[in-house]
Amino acid sequence: MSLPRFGRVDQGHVHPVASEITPREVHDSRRDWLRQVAGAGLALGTGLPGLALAQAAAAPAVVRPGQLAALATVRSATAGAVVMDKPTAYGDATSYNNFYEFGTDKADPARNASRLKTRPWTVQVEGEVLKPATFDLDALLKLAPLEERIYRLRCVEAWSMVIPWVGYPLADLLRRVQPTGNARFVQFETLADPKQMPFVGSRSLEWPYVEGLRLDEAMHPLTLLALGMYGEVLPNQNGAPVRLVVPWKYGFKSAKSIVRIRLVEKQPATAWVKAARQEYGFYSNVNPQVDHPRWSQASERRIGEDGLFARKRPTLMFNGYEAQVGQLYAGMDLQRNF
Ligand SMILES: Nc1nc2c(c(=O)[nH]1)N[C@H]1C(S)=C(S)[C@@H](COP(=O)(O)O)O[C@H]1N2
Ligand SMILES: [Mo]
Repeated sequence: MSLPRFGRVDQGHVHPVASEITPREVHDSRRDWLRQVAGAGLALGTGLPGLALAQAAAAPAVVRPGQLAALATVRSATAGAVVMDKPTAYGDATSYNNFYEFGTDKADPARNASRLKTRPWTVQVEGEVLKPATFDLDALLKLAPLEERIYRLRCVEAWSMVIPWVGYPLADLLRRVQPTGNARFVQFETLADPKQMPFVGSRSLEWPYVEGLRLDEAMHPLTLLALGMYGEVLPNQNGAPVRLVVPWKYGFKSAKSIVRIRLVEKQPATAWVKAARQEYGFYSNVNPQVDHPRWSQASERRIGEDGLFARKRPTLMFNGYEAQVGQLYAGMDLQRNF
């Protein structure tokens, strides 16, 4: 695995340029998608956050891969969360995966997920909404300006990565369908097609893979609906064509390859709570003070980092997003509501 180079320093933050972290072959083969994205109205960073945001919706612009990075700073700063950690190498982020529909070994998804057909694809949004709708992939790509967001990803298994996602806040989609006053939670459902996903039907989990958030968590500006990463279309093993990213929660909350989003009144069932409710809770906020029954959550192993520090990197409260999301849990007992 070759390490990416990081040449650019912008506004005091080191961040990657998409063309520097992605192997050139990958870039070239996926340029079509970028072009499409540009046509769909990818926002452009101008260096003036407010202005860039205001212009984003009104003036779609053609974008070069490198410009995605400038954009990332603009929008991440807006959301109040700028990650200065070095992004994980593309090769690591796409070969060390959890996607149990394709097998339980970390190498299985990259091996097996090429069978997944990601076009045509639809996401059905239903339940407690005034305007239920089915969005196809093109509609999703055009629904809101795409942004790059560099987030930490902390798996409950105590390893972590830093991934530059491409997407927009889930709130943009939810506002379209107009949640009713009864909507208090959102459930996400992954495709479960044994013809494309060889381990759907295995007894590792109940299928389809379902996840859920409280409505205020789902509406939080950090909660991302991701269609790409590293400036490219999502690789199948990372949850193509569309997935959730909730950076302050353990990775399993971020459901991949989503086909259905349902707004509901009651706290929904979730795959890992169904599988082992003593070990995994509905909230699953990253918390170094609440250990998993079988291992400590106080530290983590950053994939791609060597040496002692790599294994003992301290885990941050809410994965480092406490300033942004802590208020969502004011007064809540986080030991009980793990
Ligand atoms: N449908 C589905 N989504 C899933 C999973 C899964 O097995 N199935 N694994 C989760 C877990 S445990 C993690 S850590 C992240 C990993 O995302 P990545 O492979 O893109 O890093 O995906 C999450 N989303
Ligand atoms: Mo995970």
